[in-house]
Amino acid sequence: EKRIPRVLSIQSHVVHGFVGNKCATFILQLYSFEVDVINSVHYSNHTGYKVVKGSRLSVDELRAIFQGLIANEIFEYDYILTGYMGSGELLAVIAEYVRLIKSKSPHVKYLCDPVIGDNGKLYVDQSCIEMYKSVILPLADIVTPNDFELEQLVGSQVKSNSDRYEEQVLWQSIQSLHKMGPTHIIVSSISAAKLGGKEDTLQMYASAKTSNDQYQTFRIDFPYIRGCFTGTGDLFSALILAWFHKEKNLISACEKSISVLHQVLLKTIELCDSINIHNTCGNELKLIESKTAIEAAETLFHAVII
Ligand code: PLP
Ligand code: PXL
Repeated sequence: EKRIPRVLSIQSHVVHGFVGNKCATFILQLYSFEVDVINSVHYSNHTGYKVVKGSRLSVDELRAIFQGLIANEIFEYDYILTGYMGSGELLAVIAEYVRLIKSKSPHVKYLCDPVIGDNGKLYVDQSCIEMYKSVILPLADIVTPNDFELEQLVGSQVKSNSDRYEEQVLWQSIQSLHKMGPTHIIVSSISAAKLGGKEDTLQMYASAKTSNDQYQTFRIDFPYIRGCFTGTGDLFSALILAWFHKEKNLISACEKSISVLHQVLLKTIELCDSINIHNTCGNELKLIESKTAIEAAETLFHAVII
């Protein structure tokens, strides 16, 4: 028989809505993964609402959870997935235990979404940046930064002047990030307009190390859907993990993942209260309603090899 792959997912929990673990757990279980869930925060809702209540996981609580799993000899995984963590000290503890899991099972793949911020704004403590660079990236196999996170991690400007990006500089930044550890890098959605392309198009840039100094690099263009969505990054990283496992190849994992994400956003718009669509409040991903499309996972967009 085939053993079910087991994922350790460390992300946010929200009581209402679908970001972080609430999103990743549904996706991964739907695709027949076992998911062990550690919640980095336990909030009423995502931070786009006018009020957010709840608590963050402390370093001691995180250590206690890991110790419990170790004591029962149930600390064995095929994949590790991390997202929003918020503080550098949690990241340091995670690095310690990822190292331990990997030393026991070298086949383990670690997908890290290095959540730092977006559009020039930090949404985590400054200490996270240094921790990602020094202890997390050397352990990560797959990373999914946005363009701002890429810039923060490699410490250079992806943007050459004002709002325009140079594609050449973007590839150089991706190369620099490879040198910090990860063999697979995906920058999920840059506006094509920033690279001299069309307003209504988003572009994914990705690179997979194939041998010592060889990289397979590619781009996927897909339509920009106007609207304010929360949790798309978390949805994307869960999809990548699932499809990377099934397809064993970054190109088709990216094609499948962005195609499913697109269909979830279409369903979200279709079913959304029209008053809410330009508003973060109450505009949650319609994940359950997208179940059939997630399972069918038709490839809509194709990669261009670069
Ligand atoms: N993909 C599509 C098709 C989108 O429309 C958007 C946001 O508008 C995103 C991705 C955003 O993804 P991320 O949260 O990874 O920046
Ligand atoms: O990645 C989305 C996300 C995750 N976790 C928390 C959030 C958000 C988005 O607002 O508030 C706690």
